[in-house]
Amino acid sequence: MKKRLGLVYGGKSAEHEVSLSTARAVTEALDLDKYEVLPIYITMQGEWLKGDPLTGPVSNIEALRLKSEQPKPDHIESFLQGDMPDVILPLLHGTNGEDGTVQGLFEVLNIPYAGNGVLASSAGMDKVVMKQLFAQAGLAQVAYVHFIRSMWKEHAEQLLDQAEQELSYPMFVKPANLGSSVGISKADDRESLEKAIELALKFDRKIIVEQGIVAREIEMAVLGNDHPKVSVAGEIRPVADFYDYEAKYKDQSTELSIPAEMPDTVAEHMKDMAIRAFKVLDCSGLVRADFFVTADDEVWINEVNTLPGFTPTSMFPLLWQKSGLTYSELIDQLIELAVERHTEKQQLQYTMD
Ligand code: G1L
Repeated sequence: MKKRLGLVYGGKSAEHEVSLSTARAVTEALDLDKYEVLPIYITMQGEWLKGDPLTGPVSNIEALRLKSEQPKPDHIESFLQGDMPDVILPLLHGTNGEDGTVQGLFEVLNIPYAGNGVLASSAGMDKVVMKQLFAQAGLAQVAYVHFIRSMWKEHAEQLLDQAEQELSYPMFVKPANLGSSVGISKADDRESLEKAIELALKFDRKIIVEQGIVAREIEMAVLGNDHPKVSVAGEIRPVADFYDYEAKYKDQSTELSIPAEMPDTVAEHMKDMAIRAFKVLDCSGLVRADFFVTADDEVWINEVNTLPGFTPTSMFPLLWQKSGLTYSELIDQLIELAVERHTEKQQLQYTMD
């Protein structure tokens, strides 16, 4: 029997197109003798549309952009009545995609889904909550301050003083609850700090100001449920001579080097930190752990990403490839892990009798 695999992609998000390209790459990698692939497209307007099962890989993302009147109009309400996939691959970014809300929908439907559950997804979406959990797990991280909009409205000068007392320039100002890089800026003095805060507050009511440091950016991929495995390390290097924040986030002029060069002892220390981060957030399936490593090999955890970039040329799949797992094998494993977690959960008792 083929497994019925629901691919959920698109979404009311700035990353809609990224999601479509990811879904296309995934369809190309899936063994259609093993899976019946059911495309489930969420439009930019938030409408859920179901397509016919795929008969082959999708060569063009346009074929995935289902139309209401076209192949088979269907909405989430009727989707609930039968025709259920055996397992879901949620390829969605940002609000409703990786913040735990869509994961909650799959929990209610009682369908296994790949990747992190509700708690890890939502905790990982809030940079402040994530850092508080990291601190709890004793993970080294850069200094930061955080506050909500109303505090800023009432005590802006005190908050600027606090940031300047606890941190030094440059600082990075970020909305606490965003998956992407919108609203993020660098501050080199009090004036630019104030501007950066005003900007970040347009995107979120909660913001974080982080200490900027001179360090390499190194990432590791974690895969598993209760006994997660860690990949080799990968480094993100700006191609320009100097480190330019704009270049990194706007033009993506970076290159990856895998495996990243570092002493074995440092790599082992980072693997241990990646596992501790995975566990303290109660992750399942996968996570990409992002670190700063200074010239004297001091390691700081920056953040974890519960739904990392997932095309064959993204860091997460590349790290596994270098660790001996192909893109197709990686997807198979994530599906197996989803089913494993769901099966374990089915055995839980919900009442006292
Ligand atoms: F396979 C998983 F674990 F379910 C999975 C799902 C989605 C891994 C990675 C992603 N990533 C994304 O969906 C994306 C945020 C790159 C798409 Cl926009």
